[in-house]
Amino acid sequence: MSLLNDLATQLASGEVQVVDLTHTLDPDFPVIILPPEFGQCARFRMEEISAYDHRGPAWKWHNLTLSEHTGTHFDAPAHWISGRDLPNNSVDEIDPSQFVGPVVVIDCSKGAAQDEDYELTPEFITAWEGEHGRIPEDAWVLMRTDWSKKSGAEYLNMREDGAHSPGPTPEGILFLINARKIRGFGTETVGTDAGQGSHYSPPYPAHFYLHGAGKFGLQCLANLDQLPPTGAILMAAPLKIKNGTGSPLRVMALVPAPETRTTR
Ligand code: 23J
Ligand code: MN
Repeated sequence: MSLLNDLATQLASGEVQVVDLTHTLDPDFPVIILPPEFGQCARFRMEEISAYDHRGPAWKWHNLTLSEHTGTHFDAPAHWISGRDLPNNSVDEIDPSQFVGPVVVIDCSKGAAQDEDYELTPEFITAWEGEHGRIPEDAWVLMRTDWSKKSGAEYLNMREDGAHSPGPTPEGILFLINARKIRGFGTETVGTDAGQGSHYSPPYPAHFYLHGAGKFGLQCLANLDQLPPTGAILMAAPLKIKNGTGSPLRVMALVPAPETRTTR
């Protein structure tokens, strides 16, 4: 197994680096707000059980309250009605081999800076491939928008007509699923869909088509500007919640140190 020995050596030397793509779980981090007729996601909460005091003289610990879809989190096929009857569709049933794999990053940050409703299209994806090569099968595809640099009200960007944030068009997500056979799709925003994604038919097309095809989602990612367009390995293992539809998690990428990167 010289491959893993080499990896260990390169991790130790810094030739391979670990990039954290996770936001801190914090009660102030925004959660998705759905139209008022629907049930709502709870924010993260932390309650002190003891802090080296009369409640526990030598120990400190907390009870947590959180939604499956709080903070940086994973979406399983069971999250959506289109994936309801698929086998192994909940986080506890997904084969762990799915939690480590190749990742490509499509940089949409210029478009998203100019248009808060910026959409990723098949045309933009094939233009990206012209520069970086074809998206490999069974890869994670991450949509970089630099949205993770926003905070407070700007992050959800709610207005009278709902949220305004970038995402894929239905054609864009269908292209990734059917023509590129991706493993999953991840974003820096609060959903894999655009803020205005409820207006499509079907509503929330990224959720509908990804999960109907047994694919996964990642949301509220950070630090995508620290990843190369190709050549990194993503590690994203959700909590093993029985029948869970998703889970907060630590998402990390193994990347070659910037000075060792070669362009295609
Ligand atoms: C429920 C309904 C709509 C959406 C979502 C959840 C999410 O974005 C989510 O966290 O999966 S769009
Ligand atoms: Mn989710």
